[in-house]
Amino acid sequence: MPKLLGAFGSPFVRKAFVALTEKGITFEHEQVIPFGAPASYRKISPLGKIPAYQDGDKTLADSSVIIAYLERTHPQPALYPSDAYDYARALWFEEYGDGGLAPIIGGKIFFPKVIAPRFFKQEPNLAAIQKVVDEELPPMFDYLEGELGNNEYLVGNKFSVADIGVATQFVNFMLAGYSVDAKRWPKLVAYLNRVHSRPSFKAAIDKEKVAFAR
Ligand SMILES: N[C@@H](CCC(=O)N[C@@H](CS)C(=O)NCC(=O)O)C(=O)O
Repeated sequence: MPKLLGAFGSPFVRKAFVALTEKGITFEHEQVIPFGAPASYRKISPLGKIPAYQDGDKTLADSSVIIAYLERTHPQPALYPSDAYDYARALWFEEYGDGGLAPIIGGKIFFPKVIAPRFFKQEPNLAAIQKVVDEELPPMFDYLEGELGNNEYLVGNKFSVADIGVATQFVNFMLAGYSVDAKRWPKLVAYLNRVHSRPSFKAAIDKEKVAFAR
């Protein structure tokens, strides 16, 4: 059986988990924590990051790479649009999540508020985190609100890797104890509720809420 390696709490592990679940692939999930992972893990993930994926004797690292592979091995349901421009736009939103939202929500909010106290015994600077929430995120939320318009999903009005890449970051925002203001960003909030209530996301979120409640 294929195996996903990487701990819940990581938005990137969640991306791969959601894609595997959306595609109906049966897989094992091994909770590897990247900090202090055994040297052998680097054979599968040379940068030492999570997630990694094992499919028989084939191994892969990086959530985007894993999802691209799954699309080829299990084309249905498709997670990438077929139209060329929509395909590129979906990759763009995946990157907007990975390279735009993650360094802020993951790096400046979730990590200091949730991970550092748990694993590194470091107290969070709550005022500094609140400043990030108040100043750095609103322009990003404005952008997503505008891109959504009246559509249910970000690209081609169909669930795709774009939605996986963006919505996963907001799970970390929620796990850190924050929520998006529905009065200011109603479309974004409705969209996040829609995506997060899909069985694939819900399966991850339900387990993560329990893991991070402790
Ligand atoms: N581009 C990678 C990013 C993965 C990533 O940064 N994972 C973090 C956890 S959220 C990690 O493993 N950090 C440990 C490290 O950088 O050593 C992907 O999409 O999988």
